[in-house]
Amino acid sequence: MYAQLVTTEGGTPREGMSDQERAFQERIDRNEKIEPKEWMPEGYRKTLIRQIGQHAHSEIVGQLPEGNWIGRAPTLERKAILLAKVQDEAGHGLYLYSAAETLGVSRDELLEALHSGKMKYSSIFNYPTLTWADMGAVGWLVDGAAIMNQVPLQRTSYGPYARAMIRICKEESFHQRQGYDIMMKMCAGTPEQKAMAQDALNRFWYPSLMMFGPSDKDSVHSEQSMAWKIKMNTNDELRQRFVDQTVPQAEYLGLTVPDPDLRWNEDKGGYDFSEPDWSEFYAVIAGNGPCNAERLGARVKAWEDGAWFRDGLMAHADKARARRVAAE
Ligand code: FAQ
Repeated sequence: MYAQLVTTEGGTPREGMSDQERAFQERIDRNEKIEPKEWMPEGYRKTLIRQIGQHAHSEIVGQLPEGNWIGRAPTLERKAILLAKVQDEAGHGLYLYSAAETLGVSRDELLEALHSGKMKYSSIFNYPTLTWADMGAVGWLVDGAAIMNQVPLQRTSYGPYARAMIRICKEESFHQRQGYDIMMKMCAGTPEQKAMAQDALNRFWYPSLMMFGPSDKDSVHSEQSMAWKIKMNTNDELRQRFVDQTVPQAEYLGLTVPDPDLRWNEDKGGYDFSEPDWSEFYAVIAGNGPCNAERLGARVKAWEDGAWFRDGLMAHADKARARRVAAE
């Protein structure tokens, strides 16, 4: 579908665009925000629905691995912090579903696409959270990767998405900090606690690198999405920034990044590092990761368990409407 779209090169409109498409691209190139009721190419609208919807689903599914630990947090304070973080993820999902709804798709349609497997959510949430140290690793690495990807999206071309990202990024910063704080505590604890922290880093390192998507040569959507400023950076650019930011943080903790080929490269001013196993990434996004069935099963069950509540709301709305009509 996307291949049929007329694309741009470096933001310069290409031959073959209609006047309307050219005017739209010029607005994007001038960094004007596009607002819901304005004309936009169908491909722009569909790409946004895909990306924002997938992002919203990630927030909601992303509640599950951490929700798993709320009842087992080691102190009352840790429990309150984790609870607040998981509630924040629900809020992020709601801002993002609302942003997607401004593009003419309903929340029910988006959820139906998630539940039937037509829409994706982030690969990272298909990995299990086995120990308390995983709560540290998720906050530090997963939220850290999410922020690296989302800070540039505050400047994305679609107004409702950009505005949602501003608030989300503020909250994600707190999430990342709380994760690193857990890691600091574990690393300053007993040898067993430090070993748990190392084990969590070992298991979450490569899945976190995968969050940025396939390498640029295999990314399907990057070129067009960047021309439309739906994406502001390539997947590899952001992955590199993440590695450069995170390696010194691991060193400060006294932990070892599980990559024997990790080296500082003076010439490029960044680290050289090993690529994730992309066959694992494609298996996970095709539904065959360690927890895909469990995660989707939990979301479908939550939807079915909530049917009585949605029915009640609709019945109330119908009655209220009937009363209004009778009174008119
Ligand atoms: N997982 O052509 P590209 C969070 C798919 S929020 C699954 O490069 P694109 C907060 C991609 O959809 C995390 N699928 O794609 C939190 C496409 O397949 P399709 C979510 C992936 O869209 C923290 C195919 O591969 N953040 O964590 C992934 O240009 C802690 C080809 O890839 C966002 O969604 C993946 N990792 O670039 C919550 C940010 N990567 O759709 C709880 C917004 C790629 O054609 C706890 N999204 N695919 O069938 C984006 O920036 C982009 O969508 C990318 C992917 C960069 C993720």
